[in-house]
Amino acid sequence: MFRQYYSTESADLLLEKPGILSVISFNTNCAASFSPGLVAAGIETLSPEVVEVIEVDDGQIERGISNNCHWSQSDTLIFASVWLTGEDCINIADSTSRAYEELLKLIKERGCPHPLRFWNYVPNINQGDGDRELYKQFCSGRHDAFLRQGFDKAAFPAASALGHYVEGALICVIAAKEPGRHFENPKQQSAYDYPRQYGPKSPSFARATAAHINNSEILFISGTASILGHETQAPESFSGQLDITLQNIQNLIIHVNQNAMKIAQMRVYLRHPEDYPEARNRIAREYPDCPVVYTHADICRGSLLVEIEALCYS
Ligand code: 3EB
Repeated sequence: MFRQYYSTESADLLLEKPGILSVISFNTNCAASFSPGLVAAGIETLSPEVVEVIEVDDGQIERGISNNCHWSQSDTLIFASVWLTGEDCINIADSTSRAYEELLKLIKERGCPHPLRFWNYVPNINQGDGDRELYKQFCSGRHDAFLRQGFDKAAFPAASALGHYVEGALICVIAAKEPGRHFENPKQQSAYDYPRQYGPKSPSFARATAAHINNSEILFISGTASILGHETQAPESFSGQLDITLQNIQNLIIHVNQNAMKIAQMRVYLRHPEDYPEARNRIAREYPDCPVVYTHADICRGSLLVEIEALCYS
C-alpha cells in the first residue's frame, strides 16, 4: 500500500505514527525535516498548517541522518533529503553535484539504489544570463553527479525543479530497492536530449517514472510545462500554457498506458500568484476529485508561467 494525503496534524505527531514515510509542510518555516520553502499561492486550499503525507504499508519505518542527508526508510523505499545553505548556493553547480552524490551514495548504501523521483527547490533559479543562469548551473552539477555515480540517461528518474523563496536549496528523492520504469512524452523532446541552447548540460530527468510498491502501482509524473518538442509554447499566455501543460500530462498518461489510473494528487507551481484563480477554476473543473496544492514558485525556464507535477497510484 502506498498512500498520499493532506493532514492538519502536526508533522511531529504524524512522524510518530507507523508507516509514515514522509511529511512535507508548505510554509516558510522549515521545522519538519522535509519542508520545501514553498509558499501557498491559494490560501483557500492550503492553509499553512496543512502537510502532505506519504504513508506506506511496507514494514517498520527507520529514520536517521547520515552524510548530510535526512532519511526515512521502509522495507523497499527510502525518502531522503539534503539542504544546501545559502552560502552553498553561491556555487550551485558544485553544491548540487555534492548533494546528488551524497543522496545517490546514501540510497545505495541503504539498499534502495534506484531513484524514482527527485524534487529540487533552488533559490533565485532564473538569476544569471545565458549559461550562468542558476538553473543551468544546477543542471550541470546534477548531470555530473549522475554520471559519476554510474547513471546514464536511461536511468534518470522523474523530477521537478523549481525556484523557491527562502535561503538555501532543498533536494529530496524517493528511491526503491527495485528499479522503476522511466517514460518519455512522445510530444516532447526528452529533456536529457534538449539542444545546447538550454545549457551546457541537459536536464537529467525522465518525464515519468512508474514503480510497483507492495500491491500499489505508482506513477510519478515530472514537473510538466508548456513545452512541445523542446520549445516553450504560448510564452505570453497563462491560459495557453495551462492548456498545453494539462494536455502534456494527459498525453503522457495515455502513452504510459495508465489511462485506468487516476491522478491522485497534483502540485501546481505558479510563477505569478495572480494566476491562481484561473488555475484553480480550470483544474477543479477537469479534476474535481483531485487534491491539488497551488504554490508560488519560479519555473526553471524564464518563459514558463506554470509547472504541474502529478502522482498516480492504484
Ligand atoms: C521542462 O520540461 C520544464 O530540471 O528537474 C520540469 C521538470 C522542468 C523537471 C528538472 C525541469 C525539471 O523542461 C522544466
